[in-house]
Amino acid sequence: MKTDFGVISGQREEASKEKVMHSIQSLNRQGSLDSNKEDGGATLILTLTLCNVRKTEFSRAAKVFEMFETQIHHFETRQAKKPKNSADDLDIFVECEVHSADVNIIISSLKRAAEDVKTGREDKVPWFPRKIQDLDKCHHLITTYDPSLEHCHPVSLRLLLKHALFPPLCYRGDPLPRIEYTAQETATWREVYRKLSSLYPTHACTQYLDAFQQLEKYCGYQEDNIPQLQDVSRFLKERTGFQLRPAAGLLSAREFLASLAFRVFQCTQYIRHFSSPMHSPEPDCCHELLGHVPMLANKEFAQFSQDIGLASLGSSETEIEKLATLYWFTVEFGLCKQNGSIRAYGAGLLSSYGELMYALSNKPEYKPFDPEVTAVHPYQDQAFQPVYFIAENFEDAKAKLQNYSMKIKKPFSLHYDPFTSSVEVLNTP
Ligand code: HBI
Ligand code: NLE
Ligand code: FE
Repeated sequence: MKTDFGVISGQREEASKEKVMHSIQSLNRQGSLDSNKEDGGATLILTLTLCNVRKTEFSRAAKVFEMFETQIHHFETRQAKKPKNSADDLDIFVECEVHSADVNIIISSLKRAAEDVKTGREDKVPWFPRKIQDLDKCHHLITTYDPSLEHCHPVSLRLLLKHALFPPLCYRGDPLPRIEYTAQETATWREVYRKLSSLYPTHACTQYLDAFQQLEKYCGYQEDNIPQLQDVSRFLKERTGFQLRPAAGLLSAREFLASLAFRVFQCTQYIRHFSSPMHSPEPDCCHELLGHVPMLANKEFAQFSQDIGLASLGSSETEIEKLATLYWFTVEFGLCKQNGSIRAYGAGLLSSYGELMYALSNKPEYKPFDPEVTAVHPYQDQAFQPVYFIAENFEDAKAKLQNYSMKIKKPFSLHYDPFTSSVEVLNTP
């Protein structure tokens, strides 16, 4: 693979996932600092109490502070008042200064190390992007490529590495990078493309089939060519106003959903490992290009996606979790009724030969799409789903979602202005 930095040599190809993660993390951090500098480097003094941190997990919490270049003013550990796991549990009190755009991600990262994270600003509305340019600050990765994870899935390390080397991309009209994929990467794409396109006529919804045909005609969708994000983004912009942005991996749900509010879809560019072409638990370009893109070319579906995004802006952690679950069972794994049969519209299904067959095989459990129920249903992100939700049609799903979103309590209301790609925030007394 050729990159803007020259050909990555064989030696670097073998770089461990750990090293790649490290580069990505530094990139993440660098990106957030840069973007903060531009708006005057707003920082925030935060008081945090982490409860029941096992001594063995202490370094994970410490790493979070290190990664986000937190300025610590006070740090104190005590034996936990109410130990959860063992007598070794600690309560940690921290007073620190952080960049305001990093607050959400710091808290959710710390939650993975501690039983309970309390902040001194529970009542405040979490930071959220107000204009499309603010998405430059929404690039924090969930560390799915953590080599210690048991289910860590192989992806093309070379492309992951390229991502790690990217300077943080900015919104300001920078062209999306074009990738020169290797013969092996294209071979993986060919296998995925061939198998899936044979299933689409009988398994995919008509909206998908229509868009797929257009993409083959206008956007270089064919088995021997991995389409370039630049071309696909231009195509989508013309159809529904959606545009793509390269993402280095799985982003936090809050930031990923926030992008949708501005009709921006964050896309990975690397491809799954050739050893498992039929299913990948994590997004890769097969998933984005074959799963998401065709659906985003549909007006109604684009609106549905943006609505989930708008609902997420400024929502509490609990609400974000519910919206992410709704997103999961619709945009990722949704089924819908069509002329008396059931078809797939979820991207996670449309990019996985294995799961697409399974989902429509009558083996799994099926439930009607109902936001109140769907939003709290447990989901599976490492294997096939145990249950799929069926929507009557997109119009109905959109109406149900809007009804659900109206009930989310926020001290303001939002209006999206498509002319400026920004949200107007109206305070509600
Ligand atoms: N990040 N890059 C990327 N791609 C996704 O599809 C994605 C994500 N982060 C979260 C996510 N999807 C969802 O599963 C929900 O958590 C919103
Ligand atoms: N399972 C999907 C695939 O194999 O393409 C990816 C799902 C990403 C959430
Ligand atoms: Fe996805």
